[in-house]
Amino acid sequence: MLRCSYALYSEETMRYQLVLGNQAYSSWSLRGWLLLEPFGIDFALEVVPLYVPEYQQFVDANFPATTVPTLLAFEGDEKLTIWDSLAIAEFVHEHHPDAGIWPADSHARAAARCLCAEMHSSYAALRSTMPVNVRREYSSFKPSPEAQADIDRIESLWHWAGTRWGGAGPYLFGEDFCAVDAFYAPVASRLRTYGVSLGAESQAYADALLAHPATEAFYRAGQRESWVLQFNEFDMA
Ligand SMILES: N[C@@H](CCC(=O)N[C@@H](CS)C(=O)NCC(=O)O)C(=O)O
Repeated sequence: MLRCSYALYSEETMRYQLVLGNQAYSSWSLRGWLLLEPFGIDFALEVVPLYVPEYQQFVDANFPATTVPTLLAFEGDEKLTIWDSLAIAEFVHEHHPDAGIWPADSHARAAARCLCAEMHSSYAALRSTMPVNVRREYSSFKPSPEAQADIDRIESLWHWAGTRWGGAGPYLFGEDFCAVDAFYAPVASRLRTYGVSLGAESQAYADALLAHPATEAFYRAGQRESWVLQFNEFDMA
């Protein structure tokens, strides 16, 4: 019987290039960064500003990618383009099964995948009305009822997973940062930017996500950027 083995893929010959958008604004890019950087996986970083001609050059050179994050994986003469953050999580996990991208326990892993899938496909109101902006902190923002419903659902999921698998934390599945934390870190960033008050447990988790050294490094890079996207900047206190 022919069995597929992870050993078929040699980590030593694989090289990665991670392409991100503006670190000041791109929530999905923060996710991509947090799927590699905290796990000690080597990669070259390329930041391409969104919505300018350089971005189109990136798209033209990397079909079928149209969005960031995009992970380019090079092995020998082959280049694989992975243009979706869920697929990036799975690909990196397959090639680095001991890195801890997903929780080790099978039930915890299934729950973590559900949480990531829900983050991936939901929360339209939160995303559209509270865009990421690592350079701003507003004090007078009030979420719409729809965005508040998204926040309530997220807090209830954090409580459920944290109670069942989180132990003493600080992350959702315990002391180790995993893919689910990478997926929810941009939510923590939005909540901080818009001054949303959370329950104590959720706040502690959001704070831990923002205090992770890889998140802090992403923030610092975003704060240094000079590109400005006006539609992500609100004129309020
Ligand atoms: N399915 C993608 C979605 C990523 C996404 O929408 N990224 C935004 C940046 S935050 C983007 O690339 N937008 C560029 C565009 O739509 O042209 C993922 O999971 O990574």
